[in-house]
Amino acid sequence: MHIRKQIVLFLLTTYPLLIRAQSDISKPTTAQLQWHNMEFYLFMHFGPNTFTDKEWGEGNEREEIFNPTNLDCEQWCRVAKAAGAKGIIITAKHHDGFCLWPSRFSKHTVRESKWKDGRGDVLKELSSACKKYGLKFGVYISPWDRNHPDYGTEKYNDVFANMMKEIFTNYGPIWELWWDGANGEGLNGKKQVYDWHRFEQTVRELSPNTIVFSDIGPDIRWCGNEDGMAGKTNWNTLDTAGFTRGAGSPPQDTLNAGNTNGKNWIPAECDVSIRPGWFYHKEQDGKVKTPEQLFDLYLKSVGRGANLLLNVPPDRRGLINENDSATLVGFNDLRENAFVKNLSKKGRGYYLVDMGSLSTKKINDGKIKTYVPNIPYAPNTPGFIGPMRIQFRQPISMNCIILKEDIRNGQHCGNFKLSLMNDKRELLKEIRGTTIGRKRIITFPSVAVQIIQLTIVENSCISEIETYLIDEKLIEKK
Ligand code: FUL
Repeated sequence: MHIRKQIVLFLLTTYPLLIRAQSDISKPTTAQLQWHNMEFYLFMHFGPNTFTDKEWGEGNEREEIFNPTNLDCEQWCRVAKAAGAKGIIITAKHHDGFCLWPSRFSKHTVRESKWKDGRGDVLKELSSACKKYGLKFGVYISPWDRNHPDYGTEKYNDVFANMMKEIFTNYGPIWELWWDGANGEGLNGKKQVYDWHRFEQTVRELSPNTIVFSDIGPDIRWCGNEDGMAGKTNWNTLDTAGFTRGAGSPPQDTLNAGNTNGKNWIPAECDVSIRPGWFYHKEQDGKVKTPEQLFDLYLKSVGRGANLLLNVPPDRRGLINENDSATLVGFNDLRENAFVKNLSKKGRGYYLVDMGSLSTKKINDGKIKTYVPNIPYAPNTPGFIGPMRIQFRQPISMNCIILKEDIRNGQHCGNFKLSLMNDKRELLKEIRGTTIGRKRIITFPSVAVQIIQLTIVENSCISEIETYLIDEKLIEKK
């Protein structure tokens, strides 16, 4: 058969399949794509537990114990900015049921406390401070409520929906909403049957762009642990059919890795505390994670295509403790210094090698010395299997490579190989991995490399290959 005919036949038979495969694949919404780019933000656990030194309040704590002496949400924002965090999520209501805003649907709120003679409102202060400092504002609201007298009855579903209405109406825009999966009995020993469908609808109607977190989404999922670590294999997709929030959620290792070809785009968020506890306890002042430990968590969360939600609990003054802010500034410095100089820019550019025809396509023209970040590579190209190459003029010491996949059309790569070679194309080091996603940071003991070659088996859209020489002590710990 004539070669042209063969090509036409091939395209006619495979193209519809490829189109179907593309349209079946789950993709992020615009709001989810924006969420992916948030990368790192702070969690703040604050409430009666801050004053009782508990982690899970019983719900019967007296309101008057909530009395920060010097609450300053602008200080929280300044710390967040200095940490390079892009937003703050506050526990508006933890399991003890105490509301940090004067809710009309509870008698266990800041209004009943001594703080500011009952006229204070933490959500109001924090939402306006976030606006002033250009930070996104998010809210954690625990479905489990150990105080509310209606908990365990249908009426509590009204209460919970009404509380969300209050929050969305009075303190918006709410960028992220956090539904905790921890669940147990209420004060009256009853268990609640939650009307999740109604809660989801309430949020979507009031604020369609709010990103909703829970074990199983709808928008983002729990990463399956509270240590801040996504799986090395981390699919942004998850199958949720047959699962519920809380005890009925998918196994923790499934949440950690996602599902290959999962039906829904529900990427992982990694929550972890800067201290052993979620709430502030003075005796933990000496146990704040170091900047290096936070950097390692950054590699294990953002560096595996997830987002990092780092808890920094305000103390009894209502301020972020000095120890925490010092370590956050250190963490920010480590990130800035590590990723200031992308060595790929010294490379002669990418070469895409079509293994089908074995022809090499040089993406930059060789005259332009700068690195071309966006490879104009069409994911529908049949038969494309890489590799891509960056060639340097002389050996360059490196110990960190960042791969980025263009996830706008879904996540495709589940198997990659990095070959680091010298000028004679002799292999110095081979690194194999699975998923890439929005960002995959790979670190290794430094080596002088002249050619980096990335081989990917699936049809994937790689948007960037960055190269760095970071402080050797920051290489990812096992
Ligand atoms: C858990 C809760 O029980 C903890 O108190 C904390 O809020 C953590 C983020 O989620 O499920």
